[in-house]
Amino acid sequence: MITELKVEGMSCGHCKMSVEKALKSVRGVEKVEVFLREGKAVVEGSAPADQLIAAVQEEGYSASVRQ
Ligand SMILES: [Cu+2]
Repeated sequence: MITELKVEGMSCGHCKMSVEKALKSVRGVEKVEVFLREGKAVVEGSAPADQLIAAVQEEGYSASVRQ
């Protein structure tokens, strides 16, 4: 399963790494790719979207599922 998230608030490579790390820490996540300029994260695995969003929010960024 692939989930695409819109991530708002990332401004530099450090933000990108924080978001990547947060998403990778969610149970069921197999692969994470974060695109800083696009404000996007692509997550592969079985983790539910609400848990992915919560993990990103805990780092101080806002996230929603990209439609
Ligand atoms: Cu930053």
